[in-house]
Amino acid sequence: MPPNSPYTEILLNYLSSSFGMDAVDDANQLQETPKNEVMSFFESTPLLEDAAEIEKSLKEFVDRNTSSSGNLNGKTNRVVCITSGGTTVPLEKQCVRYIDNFSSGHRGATSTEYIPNTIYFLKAGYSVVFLYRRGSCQPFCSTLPDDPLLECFSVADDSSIEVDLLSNSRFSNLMSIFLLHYFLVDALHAETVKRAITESLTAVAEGILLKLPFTTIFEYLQILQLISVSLRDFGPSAIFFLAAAVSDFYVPWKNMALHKIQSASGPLDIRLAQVPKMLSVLRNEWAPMAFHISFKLETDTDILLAKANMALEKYKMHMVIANELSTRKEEVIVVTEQEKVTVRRDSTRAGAEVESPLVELVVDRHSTYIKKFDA
Ligand code: PAZ
Repeated sequence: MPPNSPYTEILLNYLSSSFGMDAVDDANQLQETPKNEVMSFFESTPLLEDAAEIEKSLKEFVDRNTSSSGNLNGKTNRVVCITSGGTTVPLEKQCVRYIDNFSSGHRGATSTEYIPNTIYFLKAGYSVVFLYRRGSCQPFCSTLPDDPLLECFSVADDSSIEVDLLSNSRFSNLMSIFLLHYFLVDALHAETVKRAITESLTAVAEGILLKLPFTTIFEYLQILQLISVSLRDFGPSAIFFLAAAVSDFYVPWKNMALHKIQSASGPLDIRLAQVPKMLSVLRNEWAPMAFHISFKLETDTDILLAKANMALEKYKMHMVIANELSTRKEEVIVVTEQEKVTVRRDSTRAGAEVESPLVELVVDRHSTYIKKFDA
């Protein structure tokens, strides 16, 4: 039998603690034809190419933020893992087509920031691991597309913006020069670009913001697992703020076509497997001490609260944030065992976002949660 992968080890631990050693024996026996959904998902998932690099940056982030001098805000070291944007489901191994969803990553990006007169996580003294969909909204700048773009800029002493194309080969072609020039000469964007560059780069350089990108459901779940295990030392001081829109269905790697699916064969029938509900694994095994917040999105308001309650009970979340597609930027409902609170955007203030009062409430409830462990 081949040696267990790191993911298998973690799952075997989970099975043994949740269901006893019989489950582990069963799971071990099932390795070649796994029946357990979770096991099956990880076993058939292509391993992350940059796992070692991600683990290294996570270790540096944790070391930086657990050392006594680490937290610049002078509070207990608190950390939040914010997931943001939608996961894709590839239809081919050499992927030409994929299933995607609507999520822009605005909620995750906005909740991260450090802005005066608002409460977002960096502002509230948290260090942030930002697990985001490539190309989705970024902290400090929801109008610019992605990290590599920001990395091409720096702000000079005279506060002019300098472009360093060689710093990123993705932008070292003429079209990119044109695009960068477009952003720079457009006065409307100039201030936003400046703020995005300085604040984002400063937060990353200070070690209080670690950004990790994903595209597929396979990458997302594996990186989430690496993050959650890395943040264990923070115990109850860690929050998981799971705003990403994660695919419910996927094509298992072992069933996936290698090459581009051909249209000559006629209409396409695809059978999608259910993505195992990893919230329980995250909550019970990967990060059992942390404060867990999941989101529930529905388009049918009649079922929204019932579904949020179900997630609260079934996955033992500390908080479920319910939102409806068309009103999600205006209001959300925070559901816990003790309360249901409707949080609204302050519509009297220009530019106010619902994320500010939401994060304020989350920080308050997290403080109460931490106190229980101090007692
Ligand atoms: O990313 P965004 O700002 O466009 O939308 C945020 C959201 C609706 C994806 C988030 O609030 C959410 O509900 N996430 C979980 C979705 C779900 O899987 O139910």
